[in-house]
Amino acid sequence: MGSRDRAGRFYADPALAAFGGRYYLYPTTDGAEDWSSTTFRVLSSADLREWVDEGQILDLVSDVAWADRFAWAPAVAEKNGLYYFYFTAADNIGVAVSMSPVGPFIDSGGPIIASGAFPGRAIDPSVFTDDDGASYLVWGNSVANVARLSHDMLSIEEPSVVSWSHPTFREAAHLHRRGDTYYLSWSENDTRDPSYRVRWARGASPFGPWEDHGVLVEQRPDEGILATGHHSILRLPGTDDWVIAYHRFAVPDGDGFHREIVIDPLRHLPSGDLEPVTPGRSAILLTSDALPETLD
Ligand code: FUB
Repeated sequence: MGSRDRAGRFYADPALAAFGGRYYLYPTTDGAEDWSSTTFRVLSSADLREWVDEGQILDLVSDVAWADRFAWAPAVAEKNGLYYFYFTAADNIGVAVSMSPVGPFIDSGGPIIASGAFPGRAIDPSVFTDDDGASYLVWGNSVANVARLSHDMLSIEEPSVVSWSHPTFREAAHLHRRGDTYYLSWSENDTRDPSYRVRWARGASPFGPWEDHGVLVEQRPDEGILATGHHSILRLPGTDDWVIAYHRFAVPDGDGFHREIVIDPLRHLPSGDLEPVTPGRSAILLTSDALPETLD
């Protein structure tokens, strides 16, 4: 394995999923000024603690014809045995398909959400699949958009788009459901600012209306934990146990371009409210022998 294909220590924007008895993390590859990575990797784990680098799954330069910069903030979904990888590329959102969660993923040929087509920036996709099997794409920066995905997962049903603004909404909108309650969570402030953090709201449908319930995860400067945001939420299969994956400035010496991923428990209270998360001290453990990356 050449140095250009090695995993690095810095990852952000974690999309956490469970497929076939294993956990998968689809992050932004971090560690470069202005988030200038052009490739995506996937990590896998049996226990959410120790993670193995499964390698590169998409390279904008060689695998995508319509954008070659700013590989950010992916999401993933499985439907009918196929895996759909949604990704940001130069302020557009694309989708690529694979028969395996670790790829290779084949780009669908054009953006599913083109830059400027809907309010806000076309970045930060996430996917929610409801109990009835209908899937939704959520995305945006400054405005959050929710749309139903088509049955083939490769386009949205445009008339279904609902746009949502809130004074605190910056980016990284994420939907989940427990019982009859839908939860929208998102990041506020700037990922380069220690105050970057996750908020949440309750609603009665994937489209809201949303009732803001305040902060879910935020910095703990006393512990050196800063800029806790851009998360995803996962119910562990077969349980009512939930976890939240998010990034923070790497400890020590991180910043908005050198971020690392943490996974913490997420508790739903008897009222249905979310209990504020106490940020864990440890980032995920990468056991790949390719670590750490060296610039040689
Ligand atoms: O990682 C690049 C960008 O930083 C993401 O798109 C934002 O959500 C922020 O985390």
